[in-house]
Amino acid sequence: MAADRTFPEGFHWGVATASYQVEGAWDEDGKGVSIWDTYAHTPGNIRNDDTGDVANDHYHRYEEDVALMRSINATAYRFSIAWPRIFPEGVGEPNPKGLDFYSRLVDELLAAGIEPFATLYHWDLPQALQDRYGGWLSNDTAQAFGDYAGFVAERLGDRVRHWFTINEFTSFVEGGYHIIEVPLGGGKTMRLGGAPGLDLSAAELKQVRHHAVLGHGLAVQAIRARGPAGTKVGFAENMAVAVPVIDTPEHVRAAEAATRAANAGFITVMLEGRYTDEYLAEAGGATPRFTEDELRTIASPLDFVGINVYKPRCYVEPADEPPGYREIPINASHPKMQSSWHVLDPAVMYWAPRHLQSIWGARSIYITENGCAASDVVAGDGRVYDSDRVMFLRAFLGQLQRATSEGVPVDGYFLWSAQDNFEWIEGYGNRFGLIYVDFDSLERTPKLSAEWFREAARRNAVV
Ligand code: PNW
Repeated sequence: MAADRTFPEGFHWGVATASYQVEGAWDEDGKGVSIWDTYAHTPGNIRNDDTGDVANDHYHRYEEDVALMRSINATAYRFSIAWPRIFPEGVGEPNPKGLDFYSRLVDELLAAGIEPFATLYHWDLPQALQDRYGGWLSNDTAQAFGDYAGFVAERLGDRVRHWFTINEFTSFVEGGYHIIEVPLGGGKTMRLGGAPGLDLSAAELKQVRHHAVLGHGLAVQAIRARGPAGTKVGFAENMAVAVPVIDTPEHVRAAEAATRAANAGFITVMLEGRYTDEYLAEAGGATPRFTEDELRTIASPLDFVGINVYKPRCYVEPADEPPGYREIPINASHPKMQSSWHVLDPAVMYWAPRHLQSIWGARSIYITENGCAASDVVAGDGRVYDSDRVMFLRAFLGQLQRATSEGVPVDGYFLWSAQDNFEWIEGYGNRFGLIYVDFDSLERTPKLSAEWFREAARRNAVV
């Protein structure tokens, strides 16, 4: 008999996008300017000086896009709300036309039988808050985020039951306020930046991290206070995952310790309510200013935990000396997907949720992003043969199914991305979609991987 390859009943098969990456309509219907508008409009920041001004024009084509999701049997859609559409100045007077766009999108999704999962912050901060407060360097931005989150939950909460506060703390904090050094294998690293394009000191960076998790906690409280009963909320973080070299209890313990340390500034404090001593001692002991009360807010109880899973942070083995583990360098020949940072190991999709359960006792987990870029082209026969993405999905979902079959509580999976879109620093060159987009005509073409997804979602199984 063939091994069971199915997921638990009710498992969500989702696709994901983010406002700046697909919407376009950057200055329509009263929308305010975001820090990504400013950053992409500054020559030299994005490959080919691409911008999200038009992107996929999803703002005007959302009906077609929802129909495409339905055609591939997606049962959930994770989209983000552009804060400056709702509050053009970040605070103050709301913009009814901005809210109306998301209201229409949500109605369209529900009519198609697709559950909306909304992210409140996927990095497009209102420029006004950057100018006035220095963005997340200030407590005021965290407070403003809480207010905005509560307002949106109040207005859309009758139809949106699941909320993610903030997407990838690590990426927008480390990339936007300093620089991220991503390990590539063979001792090489690559530097990733982003809006607002600052380079703060280590001490200031700790303060920015603190305000980001505080903003999350304030948003959780505001959503609970102002959303209808039963509203569910969590975060969506790019979890740093240490993969054990060997599956033995000693190696697994080492990997858990390394994972807890690597996430200290974000997941660890949000789920534990305190900064680890090691984290506070880092960077010469530069300590963020914080109160006990803020820590309680940061660790507000969640309904689920969302993680974006692309690649392992590192491999570890146990060590006798503190901290009890040793990082193994990634080999120079280690295989990668198309993005230069994308070290390939499907096992990370097993270990990431398993660590969440074993380290922090997570009871409901969503994979809020997973996917890869590929060099997709429309072939002479009109199809897009992304064989590498099919391989990637089968391998990663196989590892996820291994986790759920062992009882790891994963309730859904969101593929990044529903469509090719604006890929931050890389612009339109890096295609992550299940659906190919011609960025001149804006025509959409489902790829081979979309056919794979359609059948996997239909059978609720790895196919
Ligand atoms: C995520 N890394 O970013 C973001 O949430 C998406 O908006 C983005 O388009 C997608 O993944 C693909 O890049 C990441 O270096 C940025 O490992 C960096 C990394 C992973 C994800």
